[in-house]
Amino acid sequence: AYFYDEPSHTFSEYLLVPGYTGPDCIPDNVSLKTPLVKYRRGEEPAISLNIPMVSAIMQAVSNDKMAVALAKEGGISFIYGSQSIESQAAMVKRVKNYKAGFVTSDSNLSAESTLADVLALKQATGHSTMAVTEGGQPNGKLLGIVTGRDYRVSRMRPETKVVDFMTPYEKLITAPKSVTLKEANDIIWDHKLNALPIVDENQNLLYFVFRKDYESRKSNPNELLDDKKRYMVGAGINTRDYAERIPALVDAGVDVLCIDSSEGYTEWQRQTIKWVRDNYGDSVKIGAGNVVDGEGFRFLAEAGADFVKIGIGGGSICITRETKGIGRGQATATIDVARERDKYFEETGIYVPICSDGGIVYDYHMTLALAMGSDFMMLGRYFSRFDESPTRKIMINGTYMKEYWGEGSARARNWQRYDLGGDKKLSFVEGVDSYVPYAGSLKDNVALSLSKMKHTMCNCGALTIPELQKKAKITLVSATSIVEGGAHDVLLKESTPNQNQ
Ligand code: MZP
Repeated sequence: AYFYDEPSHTFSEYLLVPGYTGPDCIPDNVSLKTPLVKYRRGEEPAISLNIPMVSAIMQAVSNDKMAVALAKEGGISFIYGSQSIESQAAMVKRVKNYKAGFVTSDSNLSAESTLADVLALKQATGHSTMAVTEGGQPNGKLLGIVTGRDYRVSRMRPETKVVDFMTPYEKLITAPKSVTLKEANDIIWDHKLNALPIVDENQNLLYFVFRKDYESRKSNPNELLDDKKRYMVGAGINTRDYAERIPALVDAGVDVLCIDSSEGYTEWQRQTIKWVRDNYGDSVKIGAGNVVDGEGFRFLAEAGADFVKIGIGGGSICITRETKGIGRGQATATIDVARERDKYFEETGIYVPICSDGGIVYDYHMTLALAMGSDFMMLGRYFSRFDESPTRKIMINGTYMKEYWGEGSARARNWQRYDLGGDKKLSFVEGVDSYVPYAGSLKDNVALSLSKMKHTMCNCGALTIPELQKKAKITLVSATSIVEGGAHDVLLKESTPNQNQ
């Protein structure tokens, strides 16, 4: 057997030591742009993220709603693969058909819907703005708009008061009576309008289309759009049904795939990547993993992976280490893989981004992961706490919780992620079903996390992620000094809200 000289460590065992902070080194000047897929020296990656965060390939985390919310902030979601090919492709399609800040058509609403119907649907879907179209079709004639603010069904008629509200708009856009939702959305986008009155040839108001959050969106330069109107989205795949699943996802417009497995150093992953290259060349981007050492990284890089994911057993809901005794401390794994990634780059001129997946508990863990060489991070628990995750919000002992379960739990039954074959009856769980404290909206939480990340980077004298990786000074800490890092030797007056968890 091979014995490693050092024990493996995780993020909580490290700290960053500040470097010189120059006068221009302020959070506003920090760029968190980072490559998502491999590129050659001197070239630009085909896809970059504007923030180094992607959401985990999990039922409890990444559906179409999460994907839109995260893309708005500059990251990307990988829609979970432990569902039928049809429903996964439909989720991808919904993200691609979603127009930023635009009204959505909902097939459950029609011209006959009552306010109660709308409220029930709003509750069930969490959509803030809905359009009522004929037949509920995206291309159906637009009949009315329901806004998030007060959920009024505003079926516009020329005599409605809304006309007064419209008057600040100098020009009313004349549209034919048969304007469709799609056309209305295009007009909104092209004219950068906050709201669009649609009138008939006599300037009588027919419809009024809102973009409620236009102003705030305009101020977010991070938004991850691949052409000018559509959000980017990823999807998880497995090494079994890829010949059927990948074409369906590609048809749906997926931007990037990732082989979702607890153990990526396998022939099955090599074959899956080869199948993609044989059938699509480099036009389909595919990440692979997970691995925890340089050897595993090199295997997947040589197999042609567009990025490589790191982490076995560190996920908050993961019991793989207890069940099978495999894994490695997440920080050590990240450091080891990053070294090999740099070596591979030196040798081949090809930079293969790496992603630290799982085990991020505090926001500073993200900054540490980046400093240790990670290009971006995949997070499950973090995103599961937000309004946008697909799970139920439940009140437990006076506190709101969200459900969060592992892909290897009996609830998800994503055996393809773990199974190496054999009798199905002998499948065993590697994950748990749990609750996490509800934390509010993705937008607010991500903004706070990024603010901390940028501040820390400035403390290290870095304005970009590559600069952080070059300049960071990282120290292991003793168990005693970890105690010193929290509030100690004082009696806390009241429980301070923990913004990290
Ligand atoms: P975390 O962000 O919750 O700590 O970890 C999320 C990661 O845990 C996922 O991206 C995935 O790699 C891993 N995962 C998902 N399900 C399981 C499981 O059931 C798991 N064991 O380990």
